[in-house]
Amino acid sequence: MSNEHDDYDYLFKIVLIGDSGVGKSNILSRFTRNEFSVESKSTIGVEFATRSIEIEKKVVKAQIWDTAGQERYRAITSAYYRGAVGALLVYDVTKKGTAITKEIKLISYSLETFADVEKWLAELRDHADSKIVIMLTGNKCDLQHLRSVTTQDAEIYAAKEDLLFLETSALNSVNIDAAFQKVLSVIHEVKRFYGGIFHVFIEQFGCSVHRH
Ligand SMILES: Nc1nc2c(ncn2[C@@H]2O[C@H](COP(=O)(O)OP(=O)(O)OP(=O)(O)O)[C@@H](O)[C@H]2O)c(=O)[nH]1
Ligand SMILES: [Mg+2]
Repeated sequence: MSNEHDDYDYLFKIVLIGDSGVGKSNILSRFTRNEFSVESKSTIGVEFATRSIEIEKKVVKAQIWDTAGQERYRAITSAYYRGAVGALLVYDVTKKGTAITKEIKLISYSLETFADVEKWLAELRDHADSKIVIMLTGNKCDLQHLRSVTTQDAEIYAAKEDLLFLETSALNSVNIDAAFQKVLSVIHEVKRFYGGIFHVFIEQFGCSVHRH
């Protein structure tokens, strides 16, 4: 069914992934309905919602899929990733468990790696298209006093893995639109250059920067 409000030039499927409780469903509700729930329940199965935005005079409709971080509630993996061209890989900046657990050495910089994020990244690389655009998303950046993952560590990790990176707050609407806008713009660019030599210019910003 389509109507005049549903006209779009491109439809891009974006998936949300990350551990249970990191805020995936609230990121989705903030972006698509401008809503936030303090006591949201764990997602069971799959939900999706859409929102259209304009990029370079084209209407781009984002169809955003959200599933449970908890294994037992998760949807069938291959169906979830099928056709996805973008992903927000979400962790909680207050919980090292959702991001970081083991140590590596990186250019004489001692950094604990993002073990849980790594697990999700491996799943993405196993099941999703190799050209999928991934944004590492450090959510709950409003909780500065409880922060345990630094912006700098995440920047280094994102650069190493070639991921876009932003810190967000679904609670305070920080960088939520910017995160989707950026992923959708890069997808749009990748589509235009698809088949040619293309290098995604990686820009990474911490919580305090609101850029579109
Ligand atoms: N302070 C703060 N709390 C948040 C933020 N985003 C989500 N939360 C809270 O974190 C809890 C979990 O959020 P959800 O959006 O349900 O997390 P989820 O990743 O969808 O979890 P699953 O569905 O179990 O995978 C809720 O109590 C939210 O209110 C945020 O940006 N800041
Ligand atoms: Mg959820």
